[in-house]
Amino acid sequence: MKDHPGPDRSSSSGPGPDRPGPHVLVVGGGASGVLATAHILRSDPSARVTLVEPRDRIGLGLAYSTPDQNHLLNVRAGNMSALADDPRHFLDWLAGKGQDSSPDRFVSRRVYGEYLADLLSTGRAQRPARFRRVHGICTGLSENPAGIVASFDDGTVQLADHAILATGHSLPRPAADRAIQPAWDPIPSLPSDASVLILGTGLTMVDQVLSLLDSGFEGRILAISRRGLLPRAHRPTIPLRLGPQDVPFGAPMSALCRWLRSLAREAEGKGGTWRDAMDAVRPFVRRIWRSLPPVERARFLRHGQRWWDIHRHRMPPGSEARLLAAMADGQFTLLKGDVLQVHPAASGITARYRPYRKAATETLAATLAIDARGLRGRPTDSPLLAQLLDQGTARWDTLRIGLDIANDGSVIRADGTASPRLSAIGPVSRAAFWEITAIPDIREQAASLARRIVLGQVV
Ligand SMILES: Cc1cc2nc3c(=O)[nH]c(=O)nc-3n(CC(O)[C@H](O)[C@H](O)COP(=O)(O)OP(=O)(O)OC[C@H]3O[C@@H](n4cnc5c(N)ncnc54)[C@H](O)[C@@H]3O)c2cc1C
Repeated sequence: MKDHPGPDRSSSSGPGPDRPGPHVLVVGGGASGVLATAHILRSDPSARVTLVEPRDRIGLGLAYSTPDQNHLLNVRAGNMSALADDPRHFLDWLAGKGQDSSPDRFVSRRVYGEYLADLLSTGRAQRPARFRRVHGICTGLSENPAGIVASFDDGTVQLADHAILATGHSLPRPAADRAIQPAWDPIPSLPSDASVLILGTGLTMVDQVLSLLDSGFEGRILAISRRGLLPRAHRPTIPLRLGPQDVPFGAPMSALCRWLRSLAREAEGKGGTWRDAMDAVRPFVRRIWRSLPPVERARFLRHGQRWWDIHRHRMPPGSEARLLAAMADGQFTLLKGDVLQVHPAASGITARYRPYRKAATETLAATLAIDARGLRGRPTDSPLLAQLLDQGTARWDTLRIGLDIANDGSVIRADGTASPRLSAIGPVSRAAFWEITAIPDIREQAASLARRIVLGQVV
């Protein structure tokens, strides 16, 4: 395990005038881990953070490690500050780098990754006694009366006062025969008469189509999902103001849908679009999700999730324009159907699929199949989370979407008690909060975790 300079002064002592502040171990150095670290270091000058990450660069994780300039953020730059109490932080960083800092821009994810990596290269993170980066994998966590003990892949262990799981998205295991290439792998160079089948029609598919077009690929691109729904595009917005008193927390899904439609009509009546209603609801989504009983959450997952995703996670207008142009000239086609099997074939792959609302299946041939069906991994695909579930340090949520997490971010143990030493942030806490994958949501969670863990405030 490579280690950045700085003494290892693990201790279990809490903050106090004569004692060092809490020592927090952050597991995972993607966006969530970096946001958690930054908020902790800013909250308490005596706090110490050890951040564990196997990738060479911190901050990039899955979303921001793409080298492709045309893979854009799907949130405007003005709402991408990493810091909850400094909304202009990202715009100021862009300006400092001599880049266009207009708040309505959709910046490339690669540039955003540089911003996140920079976040811990200044201020308190530069003091080795405050921040230490461990280049490795955390293989185990166990609580004892003195603190929480982390084991690493090189066999060493470390004691901390608190640990935060920021292990992010669990990627699905690739197919054994590699007939379908994961969307996260680079696209191989293809002959100009090749054809590509993309499974999935969401934002990851949009990235793949843009990468193919940028590479000069002139062959046919087919994208397939059950209903062939494309993410909607961003448009200018007219903010709609909502307060907690306006939100029907705990109402059944049917009533929530009616409420959302009436908000969209209200927005349109004021000269805006349904987007203004979606944006107004966004700050309350985590509370709405927590107020739903499991049966209503399950109803949303069955009937509402896809519709929610295409309206909530929108693509930049420039990406939409390129996609529609490729569609208009016949290079890009959307198909509706369920892919049942993909087999390797002499000239690439063959896929058997059932067209939407048809009984008979059909077959497609392509040179390459790409899996862009999103992040369908299970928590147990992460050996660390599997171990926590196995030893009872964590438990599944009722619907078995992921870990059961308390409202304040604490991990709930198998016996139903909330751990005072282990918390979760970002997508790893998705089962509990649902909308906890985008930066505007994660930075709020990071700020409240820092207040609770470091300053001991009830959140
Ligand atoms: C393709 C894509 C595009 C997105 N675009 C946007 C956008 O435009 N705007 C927006 O707001 N949000 C966007 N998001 C959402 C978003 O910002 C991510 O969800 C966010 O990056 C989550 O970061 P993370 O650190 O939790 O997870 P990850 O990026 O998955 O990082 C987790 C890290 O933990 C490490 N790790 C895992 N297990 C261990 C272990 N046992 N020990 C040590 N380290 C470990 C991994 O190596 C990894 O680096 C996008 C997401 C994706 C996938």
